Amino acid sequence: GGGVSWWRGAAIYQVYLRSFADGSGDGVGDLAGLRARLPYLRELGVDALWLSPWYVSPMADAGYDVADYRDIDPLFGTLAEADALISEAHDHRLRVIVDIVPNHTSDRHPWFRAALAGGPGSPERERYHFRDAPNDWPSRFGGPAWTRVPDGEWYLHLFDSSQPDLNWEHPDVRAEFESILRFWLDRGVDGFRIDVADRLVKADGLPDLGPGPDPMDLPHADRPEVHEIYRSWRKLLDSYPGERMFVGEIWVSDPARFALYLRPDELHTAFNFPFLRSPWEADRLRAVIDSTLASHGPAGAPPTWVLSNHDVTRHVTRYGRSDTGYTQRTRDEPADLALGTRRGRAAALLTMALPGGVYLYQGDELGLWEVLDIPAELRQDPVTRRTNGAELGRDGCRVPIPWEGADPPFGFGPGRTWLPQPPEWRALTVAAQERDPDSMLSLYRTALRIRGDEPALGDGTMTWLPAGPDVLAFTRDPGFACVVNLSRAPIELPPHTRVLLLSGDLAHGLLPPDTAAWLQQGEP
Ligand code: TEU
Repeated sequence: GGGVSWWRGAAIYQVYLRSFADGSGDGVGDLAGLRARLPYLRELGVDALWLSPWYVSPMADAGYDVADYRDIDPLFGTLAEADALISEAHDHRLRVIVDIVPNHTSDRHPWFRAALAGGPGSPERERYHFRDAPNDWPSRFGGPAWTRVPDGEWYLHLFDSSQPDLNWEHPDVRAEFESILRFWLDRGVDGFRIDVADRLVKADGLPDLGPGPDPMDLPHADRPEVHEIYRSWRKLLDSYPGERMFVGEIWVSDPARFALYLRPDELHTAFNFPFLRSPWEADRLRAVIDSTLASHGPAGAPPTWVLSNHDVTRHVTRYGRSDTGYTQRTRDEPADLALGTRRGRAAALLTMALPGGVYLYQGDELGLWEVLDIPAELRQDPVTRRTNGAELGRDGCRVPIPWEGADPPFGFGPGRTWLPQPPEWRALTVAAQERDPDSMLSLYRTALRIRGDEPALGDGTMTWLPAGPDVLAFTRDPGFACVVNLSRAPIELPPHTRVLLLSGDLAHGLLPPDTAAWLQQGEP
C-alpha cells in the first residue's frame, strides 16, 4: 500500500554476480553482464537487487574474503561500473543492496598482512584474534577454527583459514566499518545485507565450548554486545536521505533472541532461515509461519520469506527429496525433480502471499535444481576442501544462469562457464520459458505483477482460514486468499472466491496435491 516503507513488503532478488551473466568472456559473471540484463530484472517485477560481495578479493570463498572493501574486484569490473550499475538500476526502479562482510577480512587484507609482519605482541595483531594456543572452536567449514602462523601464534577463523576473524572490541575495527558503510551510502546504495551478523562479538577470553555446548549460548554467536554495533550502524544509516535498510544474515534459532536484532534502532529485517529449513509439511510450515509472525509482530519488523540462497541446496531439489535438509552432503541423494518443481511453484505462491518481504535467489524463477555431478576438480567451495570431499559444498546452487540457446553456455557469456551447466537446462533457459505461459518464469512474472498491484499483499497481517488436514489457507485484507494443498488428495476451493492465479491446473474443479491458489474473495 501507499506510504509504507518500500522494504516492508519488497520482493528482493539475490544476484550472485559470478553466476549471473558474463560480459567479459572469462567464464565468470560480472557487472557488464548484469547491466545488460537489468531489463530482464525490471520485467520480472522485483523491487530490489541484493548483490553478493563484489569487492577486491582473492576469491578463496567466492568474495566473502575481502581484501579491499572500497573497490571492485577486477573479475567483476571497476568502481566506475559499480557506480553505473547503481544509477542504471535506479533508472529501472530497482534498489540496490550490497553485501557487507564485517566478521572477517581476507588474509590478504592490508590489516592482516600488517598483523603477520608485526609479530607477536604488536598492536596490528590486536585487530584480529591472535593467541598462544587455540581453543576448541570448530570452523563452520570443517576442521578447527585456528591456524598457526610461522612465529608460533594462532589466529581465529570461524570460516576458512583465509578469513581471519576481526576483533570487534578494537576501536579501529568499529571506525573502519562505519567509514566503509559511508563510502557505499555516498555512492547511492539502498541498503546492506550483513554477513554472519550475529557472530561479530566473541565471548571474553574466547572460552572453550567444552562438552555439549548449549547451542543457544555458543561463545562465538549472538553475544549481547553485538547489538551495540547495530545501534550505531542504524544511527549512521538513518542520517542518510531516502529509505535505506539493513537485512541481517542471522542464524539464531530462538525466535525471541532473533527478534532482538529487529528493534526499531537496529536492523530493519533479517532472513527467515527457520522457514527455509522447514520441510514441505503443512504442520511444520504453519508452525514456523506462526512463530515468525509472533516474534516479528512486537518488534514491528516485517517478516521475510526465503526459499533458497547461494549457501543452501536449491529448493526444487530439497522439496523433491524425502529428507529436505538444506545442506549439501553426499552425491547419492536422489530427488524427484518433477515433484520438487511442482512444490517449488506452490512454495513461490505461498511466500509471495505471506505478509512481509520475499527474497528470490537467481534461478528460483527458472526452477533451477541443485547440480550434483560437478567434477571434484572443478569444485571451488572451500567447504569441499576442508571436509576432504566428504561434503559436496555449495557449488551446486551456484551454477551459471542459462539464458538462451540449445547448449551450454546458454548465453551466459561468449564461451566457457566457471562451473559446467547441465545440458538438460536447455528446457529451463530464460528464452525457452518466456515462450511458455506455463513455465516457472511466467508464474513468477505473473505472481510478482499481481503482488505489486494488489494492496492486500506485501506488508500487513494475515488470518488463517479453517482448512482440512495438510492444507494451508489464509486471507489477506482486503479480499485476498491463498490456499496451498500439501495433502495427498485434491481439495475444494473455498466458496465465494474467484481464481487469480494457480501454481498448477485444477483437476475437475479441485486443487490437486502440491498446488497453490491465489483467490479473490467475495465473488462467486
Ligand atoms: O554464511 C554464513 C554461514 O554460516 C554459512 O556457512 C551457512 O551457515 C552455510 O553455508 C549453510 O550451509 C555467510 C555467507 O552467506 C557464505 O557464503 C560465506 O561463505 C560465509 O558467510 C563466510 O563469509
